[in-house]
Amino acid sequence: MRKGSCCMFTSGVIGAVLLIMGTGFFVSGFFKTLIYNKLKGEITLTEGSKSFATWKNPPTPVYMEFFIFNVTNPDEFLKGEAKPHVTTMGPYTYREYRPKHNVSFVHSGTKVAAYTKKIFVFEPEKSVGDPKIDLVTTVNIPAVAVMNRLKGAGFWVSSGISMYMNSIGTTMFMTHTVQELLWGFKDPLLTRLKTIKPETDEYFGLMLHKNGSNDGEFVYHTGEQNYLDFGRIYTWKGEKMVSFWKTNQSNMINGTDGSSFHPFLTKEERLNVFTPDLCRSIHMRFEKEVELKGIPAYRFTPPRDTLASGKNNPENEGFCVTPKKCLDDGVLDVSVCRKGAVLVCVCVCVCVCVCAFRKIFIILQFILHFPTKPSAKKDTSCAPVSDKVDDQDEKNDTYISMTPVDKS
Ligand SMILES: *[C@@H]1O[C@H](CO)[C@@H](O)[C@H](O)[C@H]1NC(C)=O
Ligand SMILES: *[C@@H]1O[C@H](CO)[C@@H](O)[C@H](O)[C@H]1NC(C)=O
Ligand SMILES: *[C@@H]1O[C@H](CO)[C@@H](O)[C@H](O)[C@H]1NC(C)=O
Ligand SMILES: *[C@@H]1O[C@H](CO)[C@@H](O)[C@H](O)[C@H]1NC(C)=O
Ligand SMILES: *[C@@H]1O[C@H](CO)[C@@H](O)[C@H](O)[C@H]1NC(C)=O
Ligand SMILES: CC(=O)N[C@H]1CO[C@H](CO)[C@@H](O)[C@@H]1O
Repeated sequence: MRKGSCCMFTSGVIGAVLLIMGTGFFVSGFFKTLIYNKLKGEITLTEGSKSFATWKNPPTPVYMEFFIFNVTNPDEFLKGEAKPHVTTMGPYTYREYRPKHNVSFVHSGTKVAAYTKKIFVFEPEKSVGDPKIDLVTTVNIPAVAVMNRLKGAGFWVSSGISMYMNSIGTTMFMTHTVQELLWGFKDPLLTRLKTIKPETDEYFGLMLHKNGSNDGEFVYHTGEQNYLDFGRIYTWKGEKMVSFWKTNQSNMINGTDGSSFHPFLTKEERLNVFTPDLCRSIHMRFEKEVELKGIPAYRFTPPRDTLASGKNNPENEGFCVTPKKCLDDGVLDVSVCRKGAVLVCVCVCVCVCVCAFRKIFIILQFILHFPTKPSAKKDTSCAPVSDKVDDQDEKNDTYISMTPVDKS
């Protein structure tokens, strides 16, 4: 009998606790709904909304950091005495401004079309060294590109250009300031080529013509119909998919352009971002909670598999442009979508390594067509023979931090 009443009492207490907890849930749920509804109205891309102004002219700084591989023993290497030895220079940090231009509402206000202008301004305090002064020795990309092209050219053209290259002392390596390498310099070989092929650009630079340029027209969902669609890309250059890669899955334009995400993000979500720099969509997953200037935020990072080679992740098979030559993890052959940009990109496979931090950040590196000896131990293209490979690997990743609205 006493046992029974004891049980009754316990279950009564549990019942009360459940009831209180239930009310608690109900109350907080109620307020959440209120806040949600209020914010959902606020967070759409409509003229006059608060988020529209921020979207149009994002105030949060975006930095692009360049690490450059400097070949320190070009002479020994050319003589065949040593493996190329590289040191990492940088970061050379540029703040990227991305104001939106020519904003117009389309599809009866449910979508918004815009161009994003990119402006890069050097940030000395966040950089190591001065790009105008620092000299870097790298593979002579224009020369390698031209030589690659000559494979298919006639004998007379080939020998003519080879002789010219010898006469102006073109070698496998070139030395330029970081500024020139990034933003462009006039290359004598390309100037010469221009006399034969007038459409050739005499200038070469990894970021040539990028300052002040845009990536073409984007059409975004305003999020008016569904807040989950806020900022999601509808079309890029008039297309719903890209056509650079081999499978429909790889060609999909997923998610936003990375400058904004829908409100009420959860930790379980897969954040998709399309970047024209990489010509593809990538995704990110929740990594950890962080605090940004006292405000709690979620940090999202791309998991290893998003940039894994098609050899290791079947989802990425479409990115192996030539089936026999699937590149390594973290390396993407963007020459497929950069044909118009630089003559060189057509021939040299310019690799983009997504290796860094704060932003989808690119190191363009040229080791791929490097005549490395097969004995080179760790020849994944993101890790050349360097004195400083692993330490920047884990610590400084691409990440995006976001403030979860429902945490406060
Ligand atoms: C890069 O390497 C070259 C030698 O190839 C050297 O002269 C130059 O000082 C190096 N640059 C830096 C910034 O270390
Ligand atoms: C933006 O609009 C202006 C005038 O309306 C036009 O001259 C300019 O070409 C447009 N910009 C782009 C990138 O289309
Ligand atoms: C890019 O252009 C802006 C002006 O349009 C200029 O202030 C800035 O210095 C340029 N950046 C580089 C790296 O040349
Ligand atoms: C890819 O998508 C297009 C239309 O979007 C479709 O016609 C085609 O069959 C698809 N290809 C594959 C392999 O699914
Ligand atoms: C785009 O999203 C779909 C499903 O949401 C996924 O299957 C596909 O792999 C994604 N594509 C890319 C390139 O991320
Ligand atoms: C190479 C580089 O940028 N390293 C940075 C990694 O991030 C830490 C802070 O988390 C910086 O102190 C390093 O300078």
